[in-house]
Amino acid sequence: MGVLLSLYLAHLALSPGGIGLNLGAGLTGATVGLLRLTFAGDRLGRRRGRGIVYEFSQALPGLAPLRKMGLLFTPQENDMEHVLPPLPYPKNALAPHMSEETFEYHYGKHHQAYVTNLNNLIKGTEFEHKTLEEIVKTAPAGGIFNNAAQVWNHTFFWHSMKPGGGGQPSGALLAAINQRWGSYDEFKKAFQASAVGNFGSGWTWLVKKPDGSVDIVNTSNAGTPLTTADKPLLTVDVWEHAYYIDYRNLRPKFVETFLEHLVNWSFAEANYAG
Ligand code: MN3
Repeated sequence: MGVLLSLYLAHLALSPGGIGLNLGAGLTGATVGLLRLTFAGDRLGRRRGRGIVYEFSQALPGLAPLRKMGLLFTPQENDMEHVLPPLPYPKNALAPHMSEETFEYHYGKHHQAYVTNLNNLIKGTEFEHKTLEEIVKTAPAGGIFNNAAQVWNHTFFWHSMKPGGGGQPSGALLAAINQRWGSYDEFKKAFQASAVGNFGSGWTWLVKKPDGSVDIVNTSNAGTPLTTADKPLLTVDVWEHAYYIDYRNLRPKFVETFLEHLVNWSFAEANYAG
């Protein structure tokens, strides 16, 4: 391998809550020094409200007192605490099709509970330092997988909708849909039928197959295409908690509204192209 010393800008993230900046030096893949500045409010997977933090990894025992004071911490201690990602729009932005009350429960309570459960379940396990995607892809069936996958699926679902959504996709994705179903209207019928027929709790997905074609896939419970060769393009949550406040038991009306008024085709197009 030899010695490869690299300086890199690992992470520069802007979010509504703040800014995070990580700088590090790597030695054959292992980080030997890390300078991190975290400004209060950075919500992208990091703890909040720490002010400015200087962080060095491992091997600097002289800095232990600072670490104890909370002024210094290692990525292993804190970086993998999962947090509820911010919504891509305000909680009332999809009303009347999806109410603020639905977001208060579905996002504020259900989605948050999966995050909290996940953090509790991974403590002291091999999954403690893994990213969310790594956990979803490697955890066996059970609580850790269920909660990690539900965190991921819900974030993907919020992005699968937008204010003023609906309409049709365009470009390469529309061509792939036409190739598979003949027309966008036929795709809508197939997606609606699949989502309505997805028995019990689960998710209905538009996915890109390894050969570039598209298909509709149903998963049950926390199931996600992330564990398969398919690439998710968009999803609709068909657990009852997704529609019971606004639509009661009427899943068909909810799915129809999702396609007519909420679906974010630009998100799906970007996923298809990526
Ligand atoms: Mn849900």
